[in-house]
Amino acid sequence: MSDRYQAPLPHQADTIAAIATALGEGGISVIRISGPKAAEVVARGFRGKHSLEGAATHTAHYGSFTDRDGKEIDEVVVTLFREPHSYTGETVVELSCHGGPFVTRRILGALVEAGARHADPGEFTKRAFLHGKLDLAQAEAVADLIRSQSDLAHRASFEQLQGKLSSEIRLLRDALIQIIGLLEVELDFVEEGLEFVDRQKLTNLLQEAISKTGRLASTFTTGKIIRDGIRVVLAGAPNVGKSSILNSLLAEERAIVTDIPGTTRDVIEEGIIVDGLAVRLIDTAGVRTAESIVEAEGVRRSERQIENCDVLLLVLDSSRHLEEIDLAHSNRLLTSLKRPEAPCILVLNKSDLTSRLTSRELVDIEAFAGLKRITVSAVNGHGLENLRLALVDAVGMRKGWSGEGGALVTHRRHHDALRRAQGELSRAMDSLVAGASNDFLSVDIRAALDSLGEIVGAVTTDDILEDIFSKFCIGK
Ligand SMILES: Nc1nc2c(ncn2[C@@H]2O[C@H](COP(=O)(O)OP(=O)(O)OP(=O)(O)O)[C@@H](O)[C@H]2O)c(=O)[nH]1
Ligand SMILES: [Mg+2]
Repeated sequence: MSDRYQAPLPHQADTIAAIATALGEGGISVIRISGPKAAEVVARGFRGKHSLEGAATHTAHYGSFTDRDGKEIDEVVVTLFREPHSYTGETVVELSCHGGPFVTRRILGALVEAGARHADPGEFTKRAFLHGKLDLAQAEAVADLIRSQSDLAHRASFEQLQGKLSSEIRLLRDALIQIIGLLEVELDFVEEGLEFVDRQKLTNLLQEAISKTGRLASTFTTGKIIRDGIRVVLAGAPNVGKSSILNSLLAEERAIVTDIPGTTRDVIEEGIIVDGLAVRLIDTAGVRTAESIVEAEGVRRSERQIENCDVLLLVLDSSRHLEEIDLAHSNRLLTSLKRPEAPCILVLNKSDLTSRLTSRELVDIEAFAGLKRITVSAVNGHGLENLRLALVDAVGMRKGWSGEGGALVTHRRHHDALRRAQGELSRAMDSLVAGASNDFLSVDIRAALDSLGEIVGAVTTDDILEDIFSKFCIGK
C-alpha cells in the first residue's frame, strides 16, 4: 500500500500568489508567492540593491516594487525561501508592503501580470500537504489555529499542528501493520499447515488496538466543545430579564432592556470566555402567545436556537408567582430542546427584589424536576459568577482540559474515521474468535488501516482534499 497520497505532482505546479494578511488598513500587508517561478515573478517588479534571482534562501531584501511600466508602487521587503525549505515546500517569496488594500491589490495585480496565478482558498497549505510538510490533520489544525477564539481552542489546535494527534494515529497504524505482517507471514506457510502466530497474542494485539481507537474517538465529546465552544440559549417568558442577564454577563449594554414585555424580537448572539472556553450567548424573544407577526417570527427563531443549543437557561422572575402562562411557556421551551442530553438550568432572576417564587412552588412542577437552580440578579450581579461556572460545569468542562495526556480529537471527520476503524477492527476480532482464515482477517484490518490513514491523509481522495481546503481563507 502506498503510504502517501499521490496527487498531481506539485513539482509541475504553477506559481500562485495571494494576499496573506487580512485586507484593511494596517502597518504592513504580506503577499505570498509560491511555486517554481516565485523568485522570477517577483524579480520582474522588484528593484533592489541585488538581483532576487541569484539570492540565497532565507534572505530578506529591501527595495521598491514597480508595475509593468516601471512605475513605482511602494517600498517593499521581500523574504526568499528556496525550495524545499519553505512553508509549501516550493520556492516561496513573502513580500511585505505598506498595509493598505489599494497598494496591496496593485502589487498583487502586478505579480499576476508577471506570471503568477491567484491562489485558491487554502492552496498554500494544500501544497504544503502535497509536499509532505504537514499531514492532513496538521493542515486542518492551521485553519483551526487561525480561527481559535479561546485559550483552550488555541492550545488544542496548536497541539494538533505540532503533530500530537498524528503521532497517535501513526502508532495505531503501526500496530495494525504489525498484526497484518504476522497474519501474512503465516499465510505463506498455510499449505504446510503451520500456524505459528499465537492466537492469544493476536487477540491481545487486536483488542489493544480496538480499545485505543475507541478511547481516542471518545475524546471528541470534549474536543468538539473546546474547538467550537458552547452555545447557551437564554429563554423564558417576556420581561423575566433575559436580555439583562446577557448584558451583565457581557458587561456591556448589548441588548435593549425595557419593562415592556416583548422587547427582544430577534435573536442576539455574543461571545464570552469562561474558564478558557468560548461561550456563545444567545438571547431570544420571550416566548408567549405572539400577538404580532414580528413577535411570532421572533418566537419561532428562539425555538430554532433552542433546538441546537448545548445549554438552555430557562429564566424565571423570582419576584412574582408562577402563573399558568409561565408553565405553558416553560413546557413549550423544554419540548423545543430536541437533544435531551443538552442540560437545562433554571435561572431565578431578580433576587434583589422580594422573592415570591418559593421553592415549594417549583418543587411541585414536574417539568422542573431535577433541573439545577441558580439564583441571580442581573441588576446587582448577585449569582452571576455561579451562573458562569455552571455553564462550563453543564458541559462537563469544570475541571477543564489540561492538554496533558493523550491527543484530543476535535474534528468530526477524524471522529467518524476512528469509529469506522473501530468497527472494522471489531469485525476482525469476531472473525478471529470464529476461527476465520487469515486473509479474511486481513481484509478488515486493512480497511481499518485505511480509515485511520484518512485522518492524516495517507489515504485520501481529491474530494476530501477539496472539501477540507475550500474552507480555508485565500492566502493560507
Ligand atoms: N429588579 C430587577 N429588575 C430586573 C432584573 N433583571 C431585569 N430587570 C428588569 O426587568 C425588565 C425586563 O428586563 P429585560 O431584560 O428586558 O427582560 P427580557 O426577558 O429580555 O424581556 P423580553 O425581551 O421582553 O422577553 C426591565 O425593566 C429590567 O430592568 C433584576 O435582576 N432585578
Ligand atoms: Mg429581552
